[in-house]
Amino acid sequence: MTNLFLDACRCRPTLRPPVWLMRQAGRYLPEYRELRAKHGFLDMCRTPELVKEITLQPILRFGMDAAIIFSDILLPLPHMGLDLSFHEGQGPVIANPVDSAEDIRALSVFDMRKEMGFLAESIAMARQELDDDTALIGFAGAPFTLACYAIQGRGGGNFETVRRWIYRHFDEFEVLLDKFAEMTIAHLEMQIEAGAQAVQIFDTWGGLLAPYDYIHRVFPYVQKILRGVAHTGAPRILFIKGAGPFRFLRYAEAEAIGLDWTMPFDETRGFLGDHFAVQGNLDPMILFAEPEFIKQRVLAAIELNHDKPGYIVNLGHGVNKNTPIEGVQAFVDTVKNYRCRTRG
Ligand code: 1CP
Repeated sequence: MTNLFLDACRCRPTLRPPVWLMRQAGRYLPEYRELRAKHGFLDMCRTPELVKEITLQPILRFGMDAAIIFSDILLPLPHMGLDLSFHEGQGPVIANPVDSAEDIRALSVFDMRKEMGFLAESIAMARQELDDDTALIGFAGAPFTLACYAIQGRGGGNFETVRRWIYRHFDEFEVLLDKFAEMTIAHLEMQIEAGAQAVQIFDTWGGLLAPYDYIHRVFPYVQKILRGVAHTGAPRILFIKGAGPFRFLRYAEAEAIGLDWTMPFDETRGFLGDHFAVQGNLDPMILFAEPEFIKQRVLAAIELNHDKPGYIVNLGHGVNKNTPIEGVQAFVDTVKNYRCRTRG
């Protein structure tokens, strides 16, 4: 079986680069909003039939080369004892954020397959409906990004509360990261076993930290997860938003690195070396432009990478919820109509 996305993850030459978009399933889609009007977000995430349907929505409409399972990075937290809810217009809220060493010790180590079996079931159902040309991606939050919500209890404010807390509690911080890393290995292993063919780790807030702190205190736990799932053989994509200054990414035990729009391809590939695939890096806001403008930007990104295998066209962060459908259509169509001149 050949699959453009999986081939690109492994730096194998492809006739055109594959395309998918972070947050491609979600609020910018009218068919998602229609379902969302009838169900709570967490209820949807925990109902395999709905997860399957939402995962397939962008594929049926646009035909991306990979689907990402509809879920959320915060979904395991309630099983550890954190009281998670989602409020309209406010995002996630954790009613009992962690503060003390005791709070962190009290976080449960739970049986992933027993308690989050709904996710495995959803993945198996989605995989069954997708054809072989469309890969299915599983995902998880990186320990630091999970810790941001666990400590601050909500998003926002550049997580100043979190940064203030960690510099006063470095030892506890590492215990927390390690607990999240252990949990995440089980989370990803379960997804791969159920049918996810690649996994992405989202460290959305990693770039808020000084490179020194990230490499010494945080990166070892990211690496622990990457190593922990190596035995599965599924390609591992690491996305750390704001990682432009993180030269140590070249040591990541991953197949692909996700770039945000502040990370240029040439410079990033320069310090990463040739053995990584790269994914990204277009500003999600370009999708608000005219289709012709989007097309030119996508073609420019492809041209910048066309002589090197291992390029996955994507945005530098998730699709914004107000994005016009036509923007996503132009983005995906441009890639699907492209043919590498040198690989005909
Ligand atoms: O009200 C709604 O309908 C919920 C909106 C929503 C959706 C569609 C949330 C709440 N999560 C999701 C799905 C989701 N989240 C996916 C799967 C679908 C896909 O990508 O197509 C994924 C991969 C995520 C990952 C996620 N959740 C991240 C990391 C990536 C990123 O975009 O930064 C983070 C930080 C979250 C937390 C979260 N969940 C939901 C929101 C609004 C947020 C962000 C809150 C914040 O900005 O602090």
